[in-house]
Amino acid sequence: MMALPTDCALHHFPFSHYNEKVRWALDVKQAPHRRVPYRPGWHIPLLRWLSGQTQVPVMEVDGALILGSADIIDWIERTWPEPALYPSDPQARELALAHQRWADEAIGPHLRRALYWEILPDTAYMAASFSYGLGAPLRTVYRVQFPVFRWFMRRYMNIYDAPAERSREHLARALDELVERLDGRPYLVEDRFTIADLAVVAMLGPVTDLAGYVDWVQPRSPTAQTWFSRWEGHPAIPWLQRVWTEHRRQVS
Ligand SMILES: N[C@@H](CCC(=O)N[C@@H](CS)C(=O)NCC(=O)O)C(=O)O
Repeated sequence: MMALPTDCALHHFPFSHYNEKVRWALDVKQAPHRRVPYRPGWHIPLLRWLSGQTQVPVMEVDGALILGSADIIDWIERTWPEPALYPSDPQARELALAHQRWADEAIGPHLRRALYWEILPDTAYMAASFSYGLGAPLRTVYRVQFPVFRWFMRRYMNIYDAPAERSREHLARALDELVERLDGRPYLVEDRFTIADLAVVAMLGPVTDLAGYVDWVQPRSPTAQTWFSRWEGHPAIPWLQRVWTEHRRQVS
């Protein structure tokens, strides 16, 4: 085991699948850490100052920074080896990490674009979700500023009709491919829960209503209901729900 850190801070967006991947890994390991939440839009100057770039998750370990969810999880796995998220067999480990790369690269950005295209128009719901946990005055400031943030998000992530339609198609193919990758087995690698399942469920999870994922703001927007109804009935959904219930709910 590597030396345990004295201070470990996860800089994160509460409302984000890449960040949920890291939170889940930390919770599996019961790793002592603090969480520093950021609000989309307000995060830009703060994260630039902290890390010279604007993406989260960022892990700060005794003053040193680790950027990107896969590298952070790699560090978590080396620091707290048990319970193991990586298979010990080298080939199985490579396969598990390849599933994670697939989730990060072929699913993450498409899900984000397609989901935001659907839910960004509801200003009240989006502003309430992104500013969740702040006091009333800051939430009001956030809501007033939100139309500007939305305009910026659309440009930054290319959240327009045609790209969103293509991203929905990518997502539908990814769900089909997940069913093929599972081929009727309960887990993606080695018939036990590994980083492969954690990454795929965290990254694909927002297609379905996973209890406790991003459901703090109630009542939920009709736009979110429309989003969920797009994927309802897909044969991958019961697997996402089962892995979430059995492996995430227990450690959160
Ligand atoms: N490859 C990165 C992607 C992280 C990412 O895309 N983070 C988004 C949130 S989902 C972000 O921080 N966006 C804000 C920005 O880019 O300014 C990882 O795996 O951590």
